[in-house]
Order: sequence, then C-alpha cells, then structure tokens
Amino acid sequence: MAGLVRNWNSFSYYGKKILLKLFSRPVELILKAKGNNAFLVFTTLAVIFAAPLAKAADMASAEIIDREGAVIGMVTFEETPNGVLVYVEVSGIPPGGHGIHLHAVGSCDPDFKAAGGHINPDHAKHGLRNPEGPDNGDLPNLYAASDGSARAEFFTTRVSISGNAMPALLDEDGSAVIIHENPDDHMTQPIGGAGGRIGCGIIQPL
Ligand SMILES: [Cu+2]
Repeated sequence: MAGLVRNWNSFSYYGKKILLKLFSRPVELILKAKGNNAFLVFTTLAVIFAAPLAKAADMASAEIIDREGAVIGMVTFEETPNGVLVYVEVSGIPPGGHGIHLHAVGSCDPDFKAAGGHINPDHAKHGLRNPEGPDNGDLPNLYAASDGSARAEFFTTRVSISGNAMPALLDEDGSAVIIHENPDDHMTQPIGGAGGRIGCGIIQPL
C-alpha cells in the first residue's frame, strides 16, 4: 500500500479512475465486511484517494508544440462555477492575430491533422459571429506581439473539462488546442479563414 501511495501521481487519469473503481465498493459491501478491518482500511484509503482525483478533473493543460515538435508554450484550463477559464502563453509564433480553437481529438500526429475538426457535437456552424454558430471549440483570436510572444486569458461556457451539460475536453478520445497561422474572422466556414495549423497541444488532466 505504501508503494501505491508513493506512486499515486505517476498513474494516468484513467489509471487512477480504474484503481478507484477497484477499491471503491458499494456501501452494502462495506457493511458486509464488518469485522474485516483490512477491507475497511482499504475502503477508507480509497476515499482519501478520491480527493486528488476530483481535483485533477477540475484542471487540465496542453503543452504546445510547433511543426518541428519544439515546445513553444502552454495552455491551462480551469473549471469554474460557470465555465472554463483558458490561459494561453506561447512564444515564437508570427506577430499578429491567430485563430485558436479546441479540436475534437487529443492527438497532434502527424502534422496536427489528427486533432480533427473543432469540438462541435451539435454540428453548428463555425464562428463566434455566426448566427448559426458557434462550434463548442471556437474561441476569440490570440494576438502575438512583435517578438512573437502571446499571452491571453479566455473564458468559454461551451465546453467543460470533465463533462457536465457541455462537451468534455477530457472525453474518451481527448481534445487538442490548435493555433492557426492566420486570424479567425469568426464567420467563414469551416474555420474562419484561419489557415494552416502552426501549433498543437494535447489537453491532459492536471
Ligand atoms: Cu482550429
């Protein structure tokens, strides 16, 4: 058990979920196990372990890589009572506006195409300005300064980190952040004329 405690943080999000499922039993089982102290200790520990898991589901992050695979920044996600706060910090991208979206698949292979299209389970039109939009994965533009660095904070009510009424970033096939080469006009299909994919990050639980 000591080893499990020590290695807890090395388990993946889904690994932790599976372990908790194994350790957490319905209340009837706990009652049945009266007198079996080892089982009760096990169950108590499972409850203690549930705390870090619940916390993990509230935060996520994505390390952003460029087309050469070099790390150029980080995006973090925080679930708040009414939506998700998104904090972006990147460098080494062309100055000016860049479309930045939440894409449907947590993969950056081979040239960021595997990230798929925007998170958009209801098949809405793309664009924050579009009366038939937006996609759940749409965000305002990111603006890089003349030195190629950009920092921004966004807020979206169209996704969730682990799932509530809104699509989860950490769903079965994950999600990715994509930074595009040009600004998003928030209207044109399918991606607001934002052009190629210059940055990608797989969203992972924190
Ligand atoms: Cu995009």
